[in-house]
This record gives sequence, C-alpha cells and structure tokens, in this order.
Amino acid sequence: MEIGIVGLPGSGKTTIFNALTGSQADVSAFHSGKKDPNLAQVKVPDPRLWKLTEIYQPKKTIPAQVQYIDLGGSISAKSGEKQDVMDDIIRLLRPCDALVHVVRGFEFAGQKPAPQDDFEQFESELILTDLLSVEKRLERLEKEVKKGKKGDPVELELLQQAYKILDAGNALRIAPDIAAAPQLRGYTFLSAKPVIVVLNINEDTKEGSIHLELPKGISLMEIKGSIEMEIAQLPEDEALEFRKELEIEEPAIFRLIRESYRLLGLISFFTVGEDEVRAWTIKRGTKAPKAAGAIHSDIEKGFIRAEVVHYDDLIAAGNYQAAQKAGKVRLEGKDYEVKDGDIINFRFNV
Ligand SMILES: Nc1nc2c(ncn2[C@@H]2O[C@H](COP(=O)(O)OP(=O)(O)O)[C@@H](O)[C@H]2O)c(=O)[nH]1
Ligand SMILES: [Mg+2]
Repeated sequence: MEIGIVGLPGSGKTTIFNALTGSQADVSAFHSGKKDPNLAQVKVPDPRLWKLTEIYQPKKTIPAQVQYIDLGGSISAKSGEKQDVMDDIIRLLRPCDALVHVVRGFEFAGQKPAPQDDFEQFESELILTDLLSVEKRLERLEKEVKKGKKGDPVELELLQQAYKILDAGNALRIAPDIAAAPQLRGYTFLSAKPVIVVLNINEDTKEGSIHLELPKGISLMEIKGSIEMEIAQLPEDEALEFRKELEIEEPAIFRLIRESYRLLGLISFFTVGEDEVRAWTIKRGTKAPKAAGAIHSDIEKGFIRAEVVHYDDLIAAGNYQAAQKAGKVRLEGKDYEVKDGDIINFRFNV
C-alpha cells in the first residue's frame, strides 16, 4: 500500500513528506526539475496500541505501516515541465493506491496563496492525463474494428463512459465503478484514486481562514507544514517538550496519517501478549482466515477459530479475564468479518 504526495511545485510536498516521515529531504531543491522521489515507511500512530502496550508491557510494540512517496511537480505540458520529467512522475504515480494532494496556503516569494486555482490546476492535470490515455486507447480500438477485429464491447462501452466524464472536466473518482471494472483496471487512472487535500498553511495563519472549495467526496485537512516538519525532525523527547510548550496534544500530521490509512480502505486488528503487542493491516471487509494470513499463511491454512474481543470492550472491562466474564470474548468462525480494533487470538492446526 502506497500513498503518493502530489501537487504543484512549491506547494510544500517535500515539507509534508518530512513532517510525515521525520526525514530530512531537501526542501530547497523544489524547483530543480528532475530528481529522485523520496520514499519512506510511516508508522501509523494509534493511541489504542499505546494503551495496549501499557496493559501488556510487551518486549516490543509494532505499529501498522504505510509507505509514502514524495513525487515531483506537475504532469501537464502547460505547466512548462519537461516531458521526460512528467513521464517519470506519472510512471511512479500509477501504482499508488491513494493521493495526498498538497496545496499552497502560505505566501511564498511575494506570491499570495491561490489555493482554489492551484487545486483546480493540478486536478485538471490528473484529468487530462487520463483523458489522453482513454483517447489513445479508443483510437486504437477503432482501428482494430476497421481491420475487422471484434475487440471487447464492454471495454469499449466503459471507455466511452470514462471519456464523457473526463471530457466534461470531471475526475473518474465520481464514478468509482467505471475505473474499478475489470476491463479497465489495468489503466490505473490517476483521477480515480482516492485523495485527501492538505492545505499547507503558515505558522501564523488561523485555521479556517483560507477558503478552499472541494468537489464532493474529497476531504480537506489544514496542516502547518513547516512547523510540523520541525517537530517531526526533533528527537522524540524534545518533540514532546516542544508540543507541550505549544499546547499541541498530538501533531496534526498524526491525524493525516490515520485519515490516509482510512482512505486506503485499511483497518487494523491487534495481537497481544507479553512478547509483542502488534497492529496488523487488512482491507476493510476481510474475513477471519484471510486476516490470519496477514500474520502467517500457515495460520490461514490451518484456521480453526478466532478468539475475538474488541478493544473498546477490553478497555471497558479493564482486563482480559474481566472481559471474558462479561461475555465479551467471542469465538468466531471462518465467515467472521474482522472489525477495526478487534483483538484476536487465532486457533489453528499446523
Ligand atoms: N512560510 C512557509 N513556507 C513553507 C511552508 N511549507 C513549505 N514552505 C517553503 O516552500 C518552499 C517549497 O517547499 P517544498 O516542500 O520543497 O515544496 P515542493 O516543491 O512541493 O516539494 C520551501 O522553500 C519551503 O521551505 C509553510 O508552511 N510556510
Ligand atoms: Mg519537493
């Protein structure tokens, strides 16, 4: 699972990447054109996991992780970007499962923020890139039909529907069934990817004071990129101290990580014990045996039952025995759909 950080050059993508990952990627290189992308695994901050660690005092605690990739700038010829640079960015964007679209909300080099225009410009670059791939494919299909080849009528129909949406200036996100259809899945359309917009605002800007209107279904988060980056780059104890001073309970960036985890359709279940307290990542809707497979394929193959207690029930009861007494520990079979926050002990045959 990978999340792409996208947006216009100078919007603060690398700054947000550093804030997310604690990396020290160079933010002064933002206009240098062709550059390697920045890549990092990010631990998903989960207060439930911290609480479970307090209860079980394990030797290690292992959080869920997601990969972030900080891509270069624009992907449209209009933006003045070179073709090979754009091709590279698009190639890296295709496999991403979701996008964090960073929009500049701070004044830079005398340029007032213009978030609405900036958002729309990059959004239309995504749409245009998809429109071009649909057009190319449609042309090829037409040629084939002229040559007497039949082609796949379902694919043709779906492509025509996609064309209409894109040509009207809309992202394929508004019609998730089209992009997800098996006939079109190979296209990895950019405008179909789920997206969170991060409005990157200055330290002294009041939240909610900059207006940005987004299409339905896209959520907005305001982040003070520079300051979040500074906090993320501090050693942990200093970061804690700094946050106390600023009266920040948790970095806004933590919320962004959790939101993007959700955006990917991911949930966590936990395993607990004296050795290890651990969060495991699965897709929402996963059944118990497949969830067991996230831990080990042998547990999936030999699955018998799942002993499940929900985190909230465990905390309400106080401890495992009390939860058991209260009837909150259940035995679930192979059709059980694992919920976010389930604490599971799998029973299996080897
Ligand atoms: N004042 C201010 N400057 C920022 C903020 N975020 C980024 N910048 C500056 O904007 C420039 C571009 O940032 P960068 O993260 O490299 O943008 P990118 O091109 O999208 O990766 C750099 O000089 C950053 O220091 C912010 O929140 N406030
Ligand atoms: Mg950058």
